[in-house]
Amino acid sequence: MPLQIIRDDITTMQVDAIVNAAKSSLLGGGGVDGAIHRAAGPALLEECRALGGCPTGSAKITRAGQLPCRYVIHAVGPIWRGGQNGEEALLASCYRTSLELAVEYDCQSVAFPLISSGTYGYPKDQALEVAVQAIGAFLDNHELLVYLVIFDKASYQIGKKRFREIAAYIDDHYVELHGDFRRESRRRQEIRLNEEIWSGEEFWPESSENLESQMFPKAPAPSFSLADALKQIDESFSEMLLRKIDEKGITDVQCYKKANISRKLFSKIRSDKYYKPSKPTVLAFAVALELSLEETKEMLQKAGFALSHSNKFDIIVEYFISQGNYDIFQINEALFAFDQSLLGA
Ligand code: AR6
Repeated sequence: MPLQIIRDDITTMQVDAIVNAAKSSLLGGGGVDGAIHRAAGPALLEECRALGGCPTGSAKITRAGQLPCRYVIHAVGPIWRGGQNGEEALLASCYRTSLELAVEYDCQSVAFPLISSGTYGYPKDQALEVAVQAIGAFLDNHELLVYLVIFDKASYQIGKKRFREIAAYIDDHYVELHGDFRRESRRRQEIRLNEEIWSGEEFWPESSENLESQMFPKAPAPSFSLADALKQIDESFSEMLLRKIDEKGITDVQCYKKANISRKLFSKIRSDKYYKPSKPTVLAFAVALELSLEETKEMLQKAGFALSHSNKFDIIVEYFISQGNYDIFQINEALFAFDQSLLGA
């Protein structure tokens, strides 16, 4: 997954480069800056001294001392002054400049903290939004693995309004299905559907009619035969995916980028008609292709899955799809906020 949001301590990340939320003197400080300097040892400060500082919104690179990565990119985020002083553009520029440096130094993987969201006071939900958008825009044109490292749960918030809406949606749908009456009626519906499938005419040759009626109680007239069912599974998940890409008139690259899926995984799926994806991968493609809820269910079915109302992950994705919100990064932020695994590989 090209962009991953994880909860960790950035000083332990085994990536090519970690990004430091530095001050413009680049001479160390508190927060993540202090933690990085402590873990890297004095050699890092020596290198930083030679850089002669860095303007806000920009970044500079050094080696990493004793850290498990190869480089430290020192980015200087803006101090929050109410939001009307170019803070957003400066913060986005930090991410962009850092990523450009990473590419220039041949890095395949980079880890960022949530720049400016601590001492510099940038509201955390907005800092996260800027980070995700800026990294997402860069990944549209680059193949790179980027981690957004969130230190503690408290420092991570999606907008309160969005959080409340999703929580309410989960509540409604989760509770709804767990009411005894509804569960029972759904169970009956499922039994009925199974009976309809298995009573398909093509499945039972004329001569076996008597045997059939002895083995099974009389079923309603078939509306969905076994042959129909078999026709449906004829198209595999990967075939359906490629067909949908064509139908939507987008390119493969546009599709896997929007799904937050790596090129490597996409080529695997493309070249293997019977590729068995995970559920988050299928849903990531459904979101990228902006499928309706019905189409999403069909695509899941191709891979042997179904949307369930008994887990939060499914309900959250369903919430976004039913709202017509197909921004995978926003969906992943919400999933992360509710402690769920993320969409993508
Ligand atoms: N790993 C990942 N994230 C961390 C870690 C860690 N080990 N430690 C803290 N964070 P801040 P700023 C998170 O204050 O707001 C320094 O003194 C933290 O929870 O480190 O950009 C510099 O020298 C928060 O969400 O950076 C500057 O003077 C995020 O990192 C000034 O602070 C950023 O918090 C920069 O302020």
